[in-house]
Amino acid sequence: MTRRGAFVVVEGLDRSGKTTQAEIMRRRIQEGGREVVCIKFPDRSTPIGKMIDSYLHSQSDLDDHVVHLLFSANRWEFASTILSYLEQGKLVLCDRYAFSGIAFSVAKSSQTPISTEGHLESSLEKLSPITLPWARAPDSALPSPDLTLFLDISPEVALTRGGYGEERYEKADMQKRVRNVFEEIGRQVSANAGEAGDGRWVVVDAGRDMSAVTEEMWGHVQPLLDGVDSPVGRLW
Ligand code: T5A
Ligand code: NA
Repeated sequence: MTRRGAFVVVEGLDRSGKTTQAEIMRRRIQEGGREVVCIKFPDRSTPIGKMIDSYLHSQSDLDDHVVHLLFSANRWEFASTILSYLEQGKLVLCDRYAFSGIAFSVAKSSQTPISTEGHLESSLEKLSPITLPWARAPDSALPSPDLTLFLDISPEVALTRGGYGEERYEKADMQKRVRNVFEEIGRQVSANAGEAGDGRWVVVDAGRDMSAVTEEMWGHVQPLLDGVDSPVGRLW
């Protein structure tokens, strides 16, 4: 029986180098003669993706719950595509996934509300903060990665990298909260990983130079190049 492809997710704070590293990884896998497909969330090309893009550029305002559900819906738009690539034996390399969805929404919700003297927005926020269990729910049953590489970087180092600060969430205090939620998610994922190490969450120090980060990531991806025997799992 032919093996299915592996599902590898690259996660991390803004400007941790996810897209750069995913592209280096894609080239390396291809040069080795293996089939690889890169996908990225949010995928801004669909109608839902365009709504997300407009929100991220602060061109539209949406309730936090709505935004969360849009990011999740955007992943569901590609769920069957991911499964079919994996069935074709291709390695799927995914730049951000459900973990970003949870981390950013929960971090945003834990922000100290600005005093607006009882304005409707602030009382709504108090009534319905986005909790971790609430945030996890819409992504439940999506294809589950065989490996998640979390590119860890301090918000201070991220700040020194190109392009930081252009989008809605690219503020140091927000990034600190995001990093804390990611840590909690990492603990939960690790607790549920299989005995053979499937579904692992690996923290990679992304504050180093590019080639050091690439080599460490490669060490984790290499064992998955020949595919995976077990069926694709589902998120929580
Ligand atoms: N979001 C996302 C949610 O709120 N919910 C969700 O469900 C999802 C999926 C956009 C926002 O959406 C949020 C999270 C985000 O705030 P995005 O489209 O992935 O998400 O964001 P991008 O702006 O495309 O990418 P990032 O900001 O996350 O950057 P990357 O991909 O981590 O970093 P990269 O590779 O573009 O590199 C940034 C810069 O650093 C340099 C690169 O050359 C580049 O200039 N660099 C390094 N410099 C020094 N040393 C290294 N090791 C370096 N690696 C890269
Ligand atoms: Na990116």
